[in-house]
Amino acid sequence: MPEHTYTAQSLDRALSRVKRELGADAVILSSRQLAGGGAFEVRALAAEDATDFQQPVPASKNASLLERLLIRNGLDPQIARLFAVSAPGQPRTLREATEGLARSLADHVAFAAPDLDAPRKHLALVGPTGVGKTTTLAKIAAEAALIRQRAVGIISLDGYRIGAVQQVEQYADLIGVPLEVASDVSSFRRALRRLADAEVVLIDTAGRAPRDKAALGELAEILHSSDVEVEVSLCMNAASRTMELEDAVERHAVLLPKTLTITKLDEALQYDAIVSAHITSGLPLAWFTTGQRVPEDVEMATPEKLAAALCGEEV
Ligand SMILES: Nc1nc2c(ncn2[C@@H]2O[C@H](COP(=O)(O)OP(=O)(O)OP(=O)(O)O)[C@@H](O)[C@H]2O)c(=O)[nH]1
Ligand SMILES: [Mg+2]
Repeated sequence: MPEHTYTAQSLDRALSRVKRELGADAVILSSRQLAGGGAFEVRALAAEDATDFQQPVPASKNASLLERLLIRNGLDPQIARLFAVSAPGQPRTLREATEGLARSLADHVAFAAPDLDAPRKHLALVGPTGVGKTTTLAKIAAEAALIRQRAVGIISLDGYRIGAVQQVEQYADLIGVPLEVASDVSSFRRALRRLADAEVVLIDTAGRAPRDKAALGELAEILHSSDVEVEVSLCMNAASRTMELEDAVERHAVLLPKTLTITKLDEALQYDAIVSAHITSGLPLAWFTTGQRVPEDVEMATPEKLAAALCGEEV
């Protein structure tokens, strides 16, 4: 069988190459981290060369508790096997499985929340309509201003939806931080100048319908046109389907996102979309949001939290 071997610095890069070169339905045969702990090697077949593998791989009789658990909780069987074989030991209880998975995830999935303690941080939240960008921004603003005692400012770039500015204004008032509103390159630059003393500037953006491609191009120009480096986090709903995720990642690539923020974990029944979003985009996971309460329902994404979600624990 024409087997292909891909080596890359991270698992998601190796899997992205598999997908790009062999297609989304490529069959993954194995994956391992090479000696020395650096690169990952993935062996795979194109779907048409893998007649024996056409059907989704059910967990084998010998599958570990962890592998069966992950498949039952919706994870792609190949990815489930990959995480399970890399987990240390032979878990016998749910707790051991979750702990083992967390160790495996720490090796396979990148986690990196933007540093709210950096001397200066400009962070924009982008993403599809209604995923929770504004609510998440308010949670992060409260964490930075009230807990970390940073000087925070907010810029709203959402003059598009009626009531959007009022929504973020209420949060800014509640937290006690200044708000600027902008709609184009020059007003955005003016807003940045007005917030020159802020250490953490959070930028709320408008969600746009999937077909409105021009709007994201305009937003990219605004966010990346000044001397200030704006870090972008792409927000995705944990309950999204694979096609929606892939579409969102592709459409928002023009905004040059650095991380993924996964919202509404509390509403999702399964968490495979988090892994798909990471693999599809190759972006590290920043924050998870777990409810509507501001500021409580946000936390930094960690291997332990993701492991608990994937193993079916309540989040
Ligand atoms: N259950 C749950 N609801 C959430 C979460 N985050 C936000 N929401 C709710 O989702 C709805 C939309 O939230 P917004 O923050 O306005 O979403 P948005 O992405 O800013 O929406 P647009 O600006 O219109 O694109 C609100 O009812 C929020 O309370 C979460 O983590 N869990
Ligand atoms: Mg909003």
